[in-house]
Amino acid sequence: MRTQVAIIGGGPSGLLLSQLLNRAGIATVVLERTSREHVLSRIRAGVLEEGTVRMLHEAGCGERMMREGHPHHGCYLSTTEGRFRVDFAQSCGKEVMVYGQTEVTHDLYDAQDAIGATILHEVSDVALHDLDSDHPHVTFTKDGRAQRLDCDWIAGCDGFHGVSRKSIPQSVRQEFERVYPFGWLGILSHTKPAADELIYANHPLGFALASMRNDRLSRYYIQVPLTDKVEDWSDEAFWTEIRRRLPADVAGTMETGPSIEKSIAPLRSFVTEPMRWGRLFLVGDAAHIVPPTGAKGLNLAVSDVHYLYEALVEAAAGSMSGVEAYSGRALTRVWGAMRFSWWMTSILHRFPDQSAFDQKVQEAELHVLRDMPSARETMARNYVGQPF
Ligand code: FAS
Ligand code: PHB
Repeated sequence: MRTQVAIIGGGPSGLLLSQLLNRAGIATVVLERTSREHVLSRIRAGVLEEGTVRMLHEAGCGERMMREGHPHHGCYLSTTEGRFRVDFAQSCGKEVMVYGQTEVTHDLYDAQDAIGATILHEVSDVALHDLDSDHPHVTFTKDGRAQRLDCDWIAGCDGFHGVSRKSIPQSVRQEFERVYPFGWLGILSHTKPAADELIYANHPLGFALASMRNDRLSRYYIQVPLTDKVEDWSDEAFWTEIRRRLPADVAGTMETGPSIEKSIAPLRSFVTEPMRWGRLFLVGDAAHIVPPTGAKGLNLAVSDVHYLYEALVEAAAGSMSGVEAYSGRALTRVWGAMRFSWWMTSILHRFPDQSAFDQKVQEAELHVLRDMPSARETMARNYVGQPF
């Protein structure tokens, strides 16, 4: 087999890159370890930055999002002293789109089917070869048979646990990591959302987030110790706890119901540099992980795709400037989002080793946000997404 761009991983990064490149006349093959059903079963991100909305339109996948998605012009932060709103529209004239990653992936698959893109599911033993040559190739197993895919470029869109990052020699890679001493227990339920916009709650019992997917599908999270297991939490226990942490007026009226998905996700900040080695590019979670507090994970994956898509179109026309600039361009935006996600996580969670001084500084940070329009503007500009 031969193609121009081999894409490892059929999550949002891989599917969006495949869609954009094929529309630009560049051939791709996507190699995905799991089944389409498994990819579509994942419940992950919920908030799309304006840049992500723009890229989905550019990929020809924006129609259902505009029909079923919900533009949000602000969000709430709450503490035991009450809640205040961060107004995106007033601060920076922008908005975010509340539309689940699951739906984005559905739309990408439909678009890929419509153009007859090549996506091979349930492949195994993926290995990358000759990355520092002009003729890289990929080997893998499909239906029990060993296969080889020759290509010009390889996009590693295979997430944090994929094979791509580890295919860059350890001596070349520099990794940066912060692991947080807590996780998020998330629940999805067919209930009316607790409020019209997202509520991020800083509470002595721990962080909580009230989010949504649509007006009959709510998404909630609470901070839990890393030792907790999802089976430790009945639906009843979850609802009782999140009601303790959300503002009283919201907690008193919110609708509860059976969970249709419940899981615990650990929180980490992680970056690997460089994001390119020879003919291999790292994209999305393969290169970086952010705590979901700032709603940046999926959106960072999309900005990586944007830079790589532009670079590969230029390369097809004979210019290598985009290829040479990819890692530096992507990492500049990655580190900006890394800082913001770390900052949001730091001001909203209770850290087990938090001193009384730390607690007072955290409260002061929230007061600055509450009382200073310029602080809220800075938060708004980062939340809606820095320009690509
Ligand atoms: P993905 O991990 O989505 O996709 C990688 C794909 O590669 C997968 O389909 C995998 O099966 C495949 N793969 C792996 N190894 C392979 C191999 N060797 N060969 C072939 N294929 C291989 N982000 C937010 O913005 N907000 C959130 O609330 C949020 N919540 C999250 C909750 C959880 C539990 C997790 C894990 C992540 C969450 N994220 C969130 C981040 C998430 O949305 C990612 O940023 C997003 O999925 C990144 O997309 P990809 O880079 O495509 O990686
Ligand atoms: C979600 O709805 O899943 C969500 C929203 C905002 C976040 C994290 C998760 O910061």
